[in-house]
Amino acid sequence: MALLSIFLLLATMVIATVQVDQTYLTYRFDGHKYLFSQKAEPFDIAKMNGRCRGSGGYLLQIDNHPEYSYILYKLRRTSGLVYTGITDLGSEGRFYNYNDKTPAAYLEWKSRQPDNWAGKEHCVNINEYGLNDIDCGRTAKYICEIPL
Ligand SMILES: [Ca+2]
Ligand SMILES: [Ca+2]
Repeated sequence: MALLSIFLLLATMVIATVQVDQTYLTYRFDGHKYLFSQKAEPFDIAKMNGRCRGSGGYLLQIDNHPEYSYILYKLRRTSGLVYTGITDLGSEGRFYNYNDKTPAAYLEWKSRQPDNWAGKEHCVNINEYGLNDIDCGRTAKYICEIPL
């Protein structure tokens, strides 16, 4: 009976691990691993950054043009809205990385953005047209970045 319990526990752990792996598509580039979430869900920047921290990283920070280009290239395989870890929460118009509060290093905005539409766009999404400020609570995917 004890053996069966241990077996069930292990089986549950294996299944849980597989499910976690299926949550993300994983890529490696320039000393970082990127986890692209595959299921849209209500975004909460603190919660999603916490998940990224649990994987040893943080919500996506974009440091330069090569990194930006790489993310865009990989986004071709991801549909829908995708959040970064860039925000201007509490500092309107001054965009910073949510995880460590450092200033956003590389901002390639989509044309006519950021516009802080209706005065409530304080998170940043990324697609093939560039970055856009958007409200923080949309149902969307996100990207974690993990230093290797
Ligand atoms: Ca804003
Ligand atoms: Ca906007």
